[in-house]
Amino acid sequence: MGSREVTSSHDWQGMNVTVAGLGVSGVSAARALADLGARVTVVDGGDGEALRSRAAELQAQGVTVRLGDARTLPEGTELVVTSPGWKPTSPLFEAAAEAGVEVVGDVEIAWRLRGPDAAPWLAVTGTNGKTTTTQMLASILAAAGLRTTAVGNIGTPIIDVVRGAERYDVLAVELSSYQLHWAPSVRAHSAVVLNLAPDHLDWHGSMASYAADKGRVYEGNEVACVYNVADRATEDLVVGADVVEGCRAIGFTLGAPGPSMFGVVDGILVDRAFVADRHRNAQELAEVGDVNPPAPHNIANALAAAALARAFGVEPRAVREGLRAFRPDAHRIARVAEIDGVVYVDDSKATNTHAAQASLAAYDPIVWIAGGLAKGATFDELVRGSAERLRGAVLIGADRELIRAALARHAPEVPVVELDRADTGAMLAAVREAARLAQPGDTVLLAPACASMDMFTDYNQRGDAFADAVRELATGHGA
Ligand code: UMA
Repeated sequence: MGSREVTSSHDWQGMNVTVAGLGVSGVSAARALADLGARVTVVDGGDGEALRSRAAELQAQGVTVRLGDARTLPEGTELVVTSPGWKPTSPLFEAAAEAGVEVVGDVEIAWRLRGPDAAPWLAVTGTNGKTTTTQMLASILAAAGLRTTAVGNIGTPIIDVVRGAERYDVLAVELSSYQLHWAPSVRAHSAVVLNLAPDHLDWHGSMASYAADKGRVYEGNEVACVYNVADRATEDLVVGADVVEGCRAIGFTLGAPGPSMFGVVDGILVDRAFVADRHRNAQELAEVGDVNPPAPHNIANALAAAALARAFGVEPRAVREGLRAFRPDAHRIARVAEIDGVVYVDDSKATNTHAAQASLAAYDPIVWIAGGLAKGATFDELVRGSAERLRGAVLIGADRELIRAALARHAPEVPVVELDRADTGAMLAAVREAARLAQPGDTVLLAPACASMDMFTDYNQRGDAFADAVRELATGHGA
């Protein structure tokens, strides 16, 4: 066995490639590489009904699929293409390292498969706000008349877009820290790290390596490295990056911007970076009211999206139009219903403490539904900061004990209900318990501060389960 350098489509013919993971990115990578003539084997540790039917489809295309064993490297492997969720410490990669075989992610493959006239990438990463910012960016680029689409961690595998028939002028690319870890050659036109807070520490091993992987997004940027003025760590990553000569560091701030920054003055989003005389001039882009919803964290997202679009040469008018046209996704601080004077809010997208803190800060008093997979996080700071606003808490999921312990330390008077179940009725039980604790004027807030995969497929399914449970509760109350 041994590694083989692959840089153009031609080199794939007959190459033995192992794809790790039969999820969204694995299927996309396997299809594309088989299409290019590679001999592809997909391995996945799971072995359920859904995986088997997915496997059958790939097998029909000549791909070998091995389910139920994610540890051993198939004989003859020359390259491993991993799905983002696989930890770097996975035994499969240890086996690859021993055999001298390179391991890269699907985003890296997409980058290597780009043709000479390929669309540049505007890349978005950060702990929170990635998806919204990427969507806002795509909306602004489209308003400027550019052919574009939002891809990457957002859900559309980037290989599909790079290899598809459709031609694009520019791509709005959401990249997770996992994807960046496995994508060493990616060079974006411009990129942003929106913010940095502890997340996915079980995967990365430490905050330092998590930050380093996020920082990779700035490597080789051509025009702008966009950072968050309020989050020093993001600026430090820009300073540490090796960029193309002439590439600029552009800040965004909710306050008045200095030169080379985007910011807010008297309710107006302004650009003091891509203007003729940035020491004296500022360009009006949009009003705070054009941002949907105009919550502070979302205005920060809009400024970051605007900075990337302006770095690409988009005119100010398109920033305003794009922001106005943007509609946020479901499961992000979405009001589901009001029952007996209690408002039910779905922020299932709050998969870490940083995101949960933002939504807990927005309501008072709160009955908080939380828990799931903690991913190595601690909850003391979150609970300490929200303790005064908590009417009660209902805890679900595998790591609920960690949150219960933090509540016992920092909010011992707050009533806590723990649900030790993961069946399909668990969310309804949680909502019923929350309704019992709530009083008129309260908000029942699903802001789990944890990932969902212990009980649900993803945060969408968790949010849907919450909304269904609230609707069922409403029926029972004649609402
Ligand atoms: N698997 C193993 N062994 C492992 C890990 C996984 O066998 O050790 C198998 C699983 O059984 C499963 C497959 O690998 O069949 C799943 O691979 P995956 O978890 O990498 O998921 P994909 O379906 O390929 O989706 C990935 C991203 N998922 C993750 O990063 C966890 C999706 O982001 C992304 O939309 C998609 O690629 C397309 O690019 C989701 C996400 O949760 C939304 N991202 C995290 C986040 O935003 O916080 C990073």
